[in-house]
Amino acid sequence: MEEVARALAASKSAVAFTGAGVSAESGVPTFRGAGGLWERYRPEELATPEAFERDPVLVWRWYKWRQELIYAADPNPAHLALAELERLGVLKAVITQNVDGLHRKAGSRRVVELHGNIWRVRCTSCGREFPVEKPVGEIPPRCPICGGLLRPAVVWFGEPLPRGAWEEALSLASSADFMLVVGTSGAVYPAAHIPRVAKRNGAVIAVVDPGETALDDIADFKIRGKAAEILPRLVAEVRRCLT
Ligand code: BV8
Ligand code: ZN
Repeated sequence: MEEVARALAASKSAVAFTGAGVSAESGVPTFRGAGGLWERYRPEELATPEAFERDPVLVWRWYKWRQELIYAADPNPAHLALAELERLGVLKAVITQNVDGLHRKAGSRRVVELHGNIWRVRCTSCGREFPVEKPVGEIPPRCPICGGLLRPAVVWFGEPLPRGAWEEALSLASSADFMLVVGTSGAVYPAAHIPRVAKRNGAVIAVVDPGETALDDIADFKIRGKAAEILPRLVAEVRRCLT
């Protein structure tokens, strides 16, 4: 832990890369692993344009359930620690695969959402996008402008990532000298390329996760543990190094 904190405190352009594990202690279930979202459902059943085409009500029932979970969730000490690292001037940005918006809610300012955001919906007819403040009411929700079917503005399997977010993530990863990889299985592409781009460009990679991940092979440091326990301790160490 001290070694990681020293390297992090000495870094010039550190970036965090997060997945569902960073929101686990906020009560938002992860996708894979025990009790994960995918256990009860199958990704191909729900997070795909074909599933939405076939049964928009089923897909919206799943997303409304997740919106309700997330609406009731607070950022946990892991999210708060990353926001603190940004305030300390150590962390330049958080690149996240999560759609729950909890990094921003925790105070992180530069957040790159690779897979969209569950609090935005997009009209499948006129293409307009709208923010939603709380879980949708009637299912499926209709566009207030043209009456078309609204969908969650998230990236489904088989869909391209938002170009702006992808470009920004690539440029951050290319110029990072340290990447803190937290709570991701590293199973989903092209998002999982981002830490590999950082590694190729000489960044030190620290992985925080209680289990094994598909990114462990590029980890210079592996800290096994829960993000809400590890990250606050890491930030306290970094603060000690900075004084
Ligand atoms: C695309 C958004 C092409 C919606 C999501 C075969 C091989 C390789 C790739 C593919 C393949 N077949 C298909 C593909 C491509 C596919 C893909 O990667 N599939 C995988 C499953 C094999 N990718 C795509 O389809 C992407 N699009 O390729 O488009 C294209 C290109 C151009 C033009 C047209 C088309 C789109 C992928 C995005 C899919 N959307 N979600 C929603 O959220 O509903 S994916 C979903 O998985 C989430 O976004 C999630 O973030 C993401 C990754 O999961 P993780 O975040 O890592 O979460 P996970 O549960 O897996 O892991 C949790 C980790 O936390 C674990 O390690 C656990 O140990 C740890 N943990 C648990 N508790 C804690 C903890 N850590 C810390 N503290 C704790 N307390
Ligand atoms: Zn519309």
